[in-house]
Amino acid sequence: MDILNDEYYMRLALEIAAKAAGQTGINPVVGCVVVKEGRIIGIGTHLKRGTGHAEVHALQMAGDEAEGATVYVTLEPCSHYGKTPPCCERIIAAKAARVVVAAGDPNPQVSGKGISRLREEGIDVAVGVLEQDSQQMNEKFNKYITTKMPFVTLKTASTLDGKIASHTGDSRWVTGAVAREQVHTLRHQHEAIMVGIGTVLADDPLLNTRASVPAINPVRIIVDSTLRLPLSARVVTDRSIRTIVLASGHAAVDKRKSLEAAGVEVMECGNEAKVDLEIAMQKLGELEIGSILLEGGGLLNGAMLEAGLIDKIMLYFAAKIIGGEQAPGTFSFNGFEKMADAIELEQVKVEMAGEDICVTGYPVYK
Ligand code: AOF
Ligand code: ZN
Repeated sequence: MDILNDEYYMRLALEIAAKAAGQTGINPVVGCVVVKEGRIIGIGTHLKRGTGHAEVHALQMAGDEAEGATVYVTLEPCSHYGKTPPCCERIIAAKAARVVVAAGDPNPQVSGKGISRLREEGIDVAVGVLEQDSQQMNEKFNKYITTKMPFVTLKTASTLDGKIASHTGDSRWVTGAVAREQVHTLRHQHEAIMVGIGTVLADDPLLNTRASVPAINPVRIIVDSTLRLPLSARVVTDRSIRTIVLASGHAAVDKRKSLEAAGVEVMECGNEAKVDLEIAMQKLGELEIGSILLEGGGLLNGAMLEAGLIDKIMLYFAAKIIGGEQAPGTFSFNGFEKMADAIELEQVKVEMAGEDICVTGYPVYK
């Protein structure tokens, strides 16, 4: 079997896995294809945490034919008992002859043990076929499983001069329909969506997912140190989505009680006047929220960046200039004195999103 064949089938495994991105919770996105004598005999994807892993579905489809077959899997087969039994043992029981893996599993409970267990049984294992594609697909999982902190993607929509609204506060719409549709896909692909209280007070958003295909609504997180959130806000009155408000230890107890009575969860984060964002991320990680889409406003974006808590940045720019000294910008924080101190992005990618420009990168914290 040559490398081209391996890439061909691994690409298929990646493609079917990609469609399940956003629905596996803190679990990775994984695809599996079983091939024998030039025929695909099994295909599987991990669909939901607590249900079968990709290999289990694919091997189930292959049945007895799996004996002597090659199993292509985008992530190292697991070797541990989690919510489901180890995939390694399932592959061994099926008597597969060869396993091709895209990337190792960073889960400390697996991390190499899956591959060595298969080799121990005399199975031929190749690792690293389309490795980067698999790692990119699981960037959220990779962070959460090794740190227990959520992977945070910041998404902004601004004019070319970095304004998220005009000086009168008008922000409908900065970017066009294609960019806005992409944002709803991004919401689907994160477990939570986070905004500052300023955004809620200004726009009264619903913060749900409205995509052209059925999609999942992430948990809503509002950063609101002093609990200014009105009981009449749509994020409160719409009870169909879980809402968590992050407050400081100084927030008024009676307001907290009335929000809780309205169905909102209030989480205290530190004893300072403002929410301690690091503590907030730890607590959200404990709640098994593995990924967060941060959607502003500028103050929260700035504070999260200063705290080094943003993992990935997606800046949508509309090709227009609004100006305005007082118009709010994408990042409001004091900033650095020297250009040399600026936070740089790596792996920068520039793409068009309809008539808008999307710049993606990963901040490097010094
Ligand atoms: C695989 N194939 O399709 C997935 C894997 O609680 P569990 O049983 O679902 O186990 C979750 C862990 O198993 C997860 O953290 C990751 O290490 C691995 N996920 N492994 O072989 C799959 N989803
Ligand atoms: Zn598994």
